[in-house]
Amino acid sequence: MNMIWRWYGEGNDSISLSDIRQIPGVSGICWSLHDKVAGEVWEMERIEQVKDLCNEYGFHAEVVESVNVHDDIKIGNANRDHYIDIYIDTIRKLARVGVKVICYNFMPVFDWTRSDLYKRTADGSNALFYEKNAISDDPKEMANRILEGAGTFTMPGWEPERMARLDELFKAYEGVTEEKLFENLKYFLERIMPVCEECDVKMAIHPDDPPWPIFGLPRIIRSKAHIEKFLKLVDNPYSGLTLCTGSLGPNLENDIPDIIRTFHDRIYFAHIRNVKVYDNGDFIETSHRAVDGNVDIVDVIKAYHENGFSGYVRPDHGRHLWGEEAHCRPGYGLYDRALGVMYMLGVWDTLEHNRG
Ligand code: DNO
Repeated sequence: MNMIWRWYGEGNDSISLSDIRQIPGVSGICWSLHDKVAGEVWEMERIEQVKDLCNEYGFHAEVVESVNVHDDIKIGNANRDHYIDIYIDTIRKLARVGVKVICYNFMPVFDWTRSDLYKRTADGSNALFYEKNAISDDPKEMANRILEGAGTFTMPGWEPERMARLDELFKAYEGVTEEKLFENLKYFLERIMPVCEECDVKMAIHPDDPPWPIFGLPRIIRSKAHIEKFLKLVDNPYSGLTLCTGSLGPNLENDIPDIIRTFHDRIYFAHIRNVKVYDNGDFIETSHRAVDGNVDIVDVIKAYHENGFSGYVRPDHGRHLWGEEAHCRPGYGLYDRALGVMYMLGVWDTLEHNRG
């Protein structure tokens, strides 16, 4: 297991690379050019700058999260080949600095969705919360709430430029059913796979968060059956998964350790975190500890361990602790994620030790 940390870049994160260096066991940085909107060209010089900076602090920079996919590709518009060409150009450039895995998602319009970015919990910390009834019929209200909560930070998948065009975007997605979205994903993957093979870069799709359709938009990576369908769609080892326990977790029918045991050889990147699901279907993000939520994180790590997982892992969202919500990004503070790293390594090291 290759432990990495998501860092949003100089000036766009409350945590510095020197802070991250003090967390035991973190060997690499998972990064992106967060000012780029989907479909924009990534300049080689900018890519090299981030890679050099990470290396300066002793980290590798082998994982990018995300290179976002332009809506025209997801919708299947005539213009999609233009944006696929730009995507291919980015894959080639990233390969030149040693990137091995690109995380992406195929969610229409919105990336992850929550109703509250700073829900106060009983112990005084606060966390990302999803209240079903608060997800109104009005996606604009949702977008405003997320952007306000984020303050001056960039929110991947919630770019103000795109949010300003929501009506247009929703119109463009009319007629894009679950089947159509799968077809468009297949088209995209078939075009990029030869380049991924040539450059030895693996594509790792991120599941939909939450794992159900929202605002009438289809979502296609949200259960074992959907993942199986996805992996068969383009059955190439360069097309695999970012297995996110916290995204699949809110649907209690998703048996995540079983999903890992079934698809481990196509998982290239593991996002690990826990969620607590209430009887009415609302959910809140908790500490990584197994007993704090509904995802059995110990069994998740066992499932990776017994299959000799050597891919990349990162702690996912954390609660905001000890007042850090005053200055950190929603879900990406320092303390709870660092505690998560130690919890995961604790379980992993114990399993290693017991193996003798
Ligand atoms: C949320 C993240 C997602 C993820 C994208 C991948 O914090 O896990 O935004 O980065 O869905 O493209």
